[in-house]
Amino acid sequence: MRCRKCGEKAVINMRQHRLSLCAEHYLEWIPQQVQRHIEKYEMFSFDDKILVAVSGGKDSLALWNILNGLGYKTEGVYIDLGIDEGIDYSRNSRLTVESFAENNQLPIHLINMQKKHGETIPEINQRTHRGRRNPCSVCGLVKRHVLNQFSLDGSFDVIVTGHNLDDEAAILLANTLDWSLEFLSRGYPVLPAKPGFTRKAKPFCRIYERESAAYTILRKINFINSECPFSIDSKQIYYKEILNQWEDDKPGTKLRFYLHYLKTLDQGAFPRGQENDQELIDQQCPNCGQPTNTGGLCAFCQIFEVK
Ligand code: Q46
Ligand code: ZN
Ligand code: ZN
Repeated sequence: MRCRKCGEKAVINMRQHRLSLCAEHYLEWIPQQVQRHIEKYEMFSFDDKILVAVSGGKDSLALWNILNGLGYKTEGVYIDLGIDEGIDYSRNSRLTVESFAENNQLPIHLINMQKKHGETIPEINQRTHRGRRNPCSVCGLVKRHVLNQFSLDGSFDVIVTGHNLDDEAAILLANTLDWSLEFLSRGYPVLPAKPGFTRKAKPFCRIYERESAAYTILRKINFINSECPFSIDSKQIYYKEILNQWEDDKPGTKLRFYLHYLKTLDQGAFPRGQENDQELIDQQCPNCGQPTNTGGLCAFCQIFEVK
């Protein structure tokens, strides 16, 4: 297998793009693709102040590395969820993020749930659901709120996350099987800013997980390989496995599925939404000031009110 650009030995064959590349050309190609998608979906500009949500995993660190290399103004933020029982998941991911930021001389902000809100995610889950439910729903809600608040306080123009094509296609498959129109309306790779909500963007939305993994390995980026222990029951992993089987049989299936969905969004099949804007949000949470449609405390503040 030879590199299509220079004829040297290829390190990756991307059947979905009918493209094989050597290490040098692959490391050039990925940032070019990301830049193309940032422009195509009008995610952000070189003047914007960008907050990169990093977890210590390969996707968010590869994304931060690429955005920085392209010349964007970025700062990283890491939320220490306190998921440490048994495997020190949060501790190890925090150390990975800190050393990445230090090695690349990039600013990183650390938010510790235990210190800032008095409880870790497993503790909140134990108190609110007696640990009977997987903590992912409470964790997702907390992360969205904390990130949004941090970006508002720091006047960031956009929050970016490392969601890749495999993530997006798996979520899309799950939401399509449920005909969840509310979620289907929020799948565009950019969610515009609204009063009280910072713009959100996913610059890796068309990058396969395998492509992002190859980038981190070739760039020698140290990332945390272990998954959050709670992701084991995740429905998303199940849908990813199914999509991988289809992709093996018919290369390009995930990309086609996702791109056709974006086309239907462009054609107005579903209204494109910002999180929580299914109702007009004209009320503010009396505790934190973030928008809410509950008429009282927002969902985040309600978690802490029931203490
Ligand atoms: S960190 Fe949180 Fe994930 Fe762990 S508890 Fe679930 S949502 S799996 S991305
Ligand atoms: Zn080459
Ligand atoms: Zn609130």
